[in-house]
Amino acid sequence: MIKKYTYGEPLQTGAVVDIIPAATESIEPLELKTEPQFCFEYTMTDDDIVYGLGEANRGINKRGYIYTSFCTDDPSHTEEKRSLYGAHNFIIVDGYDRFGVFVDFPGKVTFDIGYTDYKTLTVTPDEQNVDVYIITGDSLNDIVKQFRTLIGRSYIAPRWAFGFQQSRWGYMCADDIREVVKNYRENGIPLDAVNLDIDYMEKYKDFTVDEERFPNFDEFVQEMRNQGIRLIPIIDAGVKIEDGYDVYVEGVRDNHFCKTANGQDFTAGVWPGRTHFPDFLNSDTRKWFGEKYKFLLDKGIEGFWNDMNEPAVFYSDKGLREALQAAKDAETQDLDINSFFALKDKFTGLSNSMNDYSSFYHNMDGTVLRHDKVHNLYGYNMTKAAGEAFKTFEPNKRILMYSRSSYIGMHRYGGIWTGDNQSWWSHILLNIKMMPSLNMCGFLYTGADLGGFGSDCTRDLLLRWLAFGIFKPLMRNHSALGTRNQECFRFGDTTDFKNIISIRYSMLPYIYSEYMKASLENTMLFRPLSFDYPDDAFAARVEDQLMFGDGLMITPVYTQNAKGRYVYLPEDMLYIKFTSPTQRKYALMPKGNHYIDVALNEVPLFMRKNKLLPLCRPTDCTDNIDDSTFEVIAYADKPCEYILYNDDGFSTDYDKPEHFEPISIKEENGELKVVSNKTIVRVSMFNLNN
Ligand code: MIG
Repeated sequence: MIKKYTYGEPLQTGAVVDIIPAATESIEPLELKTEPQFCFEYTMTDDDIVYGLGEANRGINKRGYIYTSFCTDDPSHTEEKRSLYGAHNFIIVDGYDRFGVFVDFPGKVTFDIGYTDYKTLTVTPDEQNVDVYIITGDSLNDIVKQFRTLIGRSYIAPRWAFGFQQSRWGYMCADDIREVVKNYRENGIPLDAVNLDIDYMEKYKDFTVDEERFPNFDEFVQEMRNQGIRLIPIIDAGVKIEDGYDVYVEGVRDNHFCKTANGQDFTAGVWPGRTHFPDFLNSDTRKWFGEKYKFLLDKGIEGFWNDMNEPAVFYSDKGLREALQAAKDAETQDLDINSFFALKDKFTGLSNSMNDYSSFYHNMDGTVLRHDKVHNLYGYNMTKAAGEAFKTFEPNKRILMYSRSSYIGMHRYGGIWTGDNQSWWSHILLNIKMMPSLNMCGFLYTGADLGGFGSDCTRDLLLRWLAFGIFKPLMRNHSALGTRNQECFRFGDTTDFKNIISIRYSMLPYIYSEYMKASLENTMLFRPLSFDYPDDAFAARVEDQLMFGDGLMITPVYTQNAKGRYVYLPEDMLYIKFTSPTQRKYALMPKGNHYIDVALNEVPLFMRKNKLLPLCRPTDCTDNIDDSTFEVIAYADKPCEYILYNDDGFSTDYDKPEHFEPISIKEENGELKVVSNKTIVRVSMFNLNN
């Protein structure tokens, strides 16, 4: 059951699609407080667990820390950070009571989850104009499903976007990209897409292509397409100020940019130098900006990533002026500890400052709003602009879109990647823990930069990260300019990389099916163990294993030099260890704690009873997948069934019943047999009596 509580006059953010009347009683089991400030409180028992917050730091269980929903461009995701790029205000408290809380508020919200006082959960929106939803249900999965129904169906990516993507900031010209693709193809490492980072643009101007470095772009797109590669260009939020640049000229002329208090276009420095920010909260501006994507669609582009849309601000004119003045003044001073650091802070504090965020304004279809108060809606509406435009240009075709910044509601228009992580082992674990939280909040097409964005990657780190990454819908290797090259062919012998990524391609029909069902049925692709084993107290303690899709459990290795890891099995399971799509070892393992050996080139996977996994022949790109012929691994001692989702991978007729095709295990003459209208070339059947 969902109850909505309205305080003051909340701004309509568009996060929810079901408009329900507000309840009049008090907001149980939370308690509304007005002193010392407006907030909601709940007293937790020692064993209560708090799930959620989507793209947030720390554990699956969010207990014991404080998080601030305020979309932030911060490339150092160390443990103390309270904000990352997204603002996903949904939590579930599970223990003495079980309920979900969604705070629909466009500005800053603080979730103190037992940080100030271990027993107390305090949710504090910055203002008293807010809608709060309380969701109760039979189970954790049920609460999520109700919430996801409330916020509407998640964005659905084309099937090719489930192929492997290679990206790097620093591919300076078409030849750099040709070289990358050549290396992948020559080494037989599957690949479906290459991202174009800011270097493809002319002087970092959105919707331009640098003609010297990327000559005959249309032909280049086609040339790549012929090799089974799609290019995915980046689009940034800031529009460069430059005479004669059409996006700038039109934006000024038609009032599409955010304004200062005295009505001038707000100026901020980002990649291209000084820029203006389109006012994505305005529907005319969304329409105008959205139409610009057509420039690239017309060149054969089928996917994009939206960046810097928190929005990231390096400096504002005013901030820079003040800092430079402070530096001049300092010339004649004898700087001591306080004045020296104050001066330094003037510069380090220039980026993403609250002073700047509170100095420009939106015009949300007639309502003027100060940016800091609606900050979390910016990236969301940039992506909405694109999503709405794609629907008009390509009503029957899925266009790939993923954004850096987001708010719940944006999940209907695009996926997200989780921003600038690092080549750190701890970031594999952070990535594992984040996936179920993201799924709770509606973000299904999502993933982290594999190998890590910042810092230097090593061979073992990349292999381990890939062995987890092969399960993520968005599977992309991306790295920052200046870091060690980390494409899969940069670390000597490529066989292990080829094998691990080929495992992904052989599981692709399964992964795609599970993704589609999760989108269409408002369920989670990645779940904490406790969601599927609510009565198992130990399962709730496990933070480094995830239930995946229908009947699988994944247990990635995320520690350097580890030869394996401990795993917890909440019931008897079939252990499948892959070295390649066809080289596999099996073991039947009983419920409980175990240590498993996992070499650098192996992928561990566990299967529940009476489940099956269809595998296809691996290919070099998704275009070549043969989805008529499968091998089946089954762990069954009675009839059961797997529902394969099978469509053309790009049309939008998602719900057609013929897309759902069962592969069944039926009993015939006392024997279990696989029955399907697919060609099943081999069955590896295991059951407890074996
Ligand atoms: O931080 O376009 O998160 O993926 O490579 C610099 C350059 C701006 C931030 C993105 C990152 C991208 C980079 N961008």
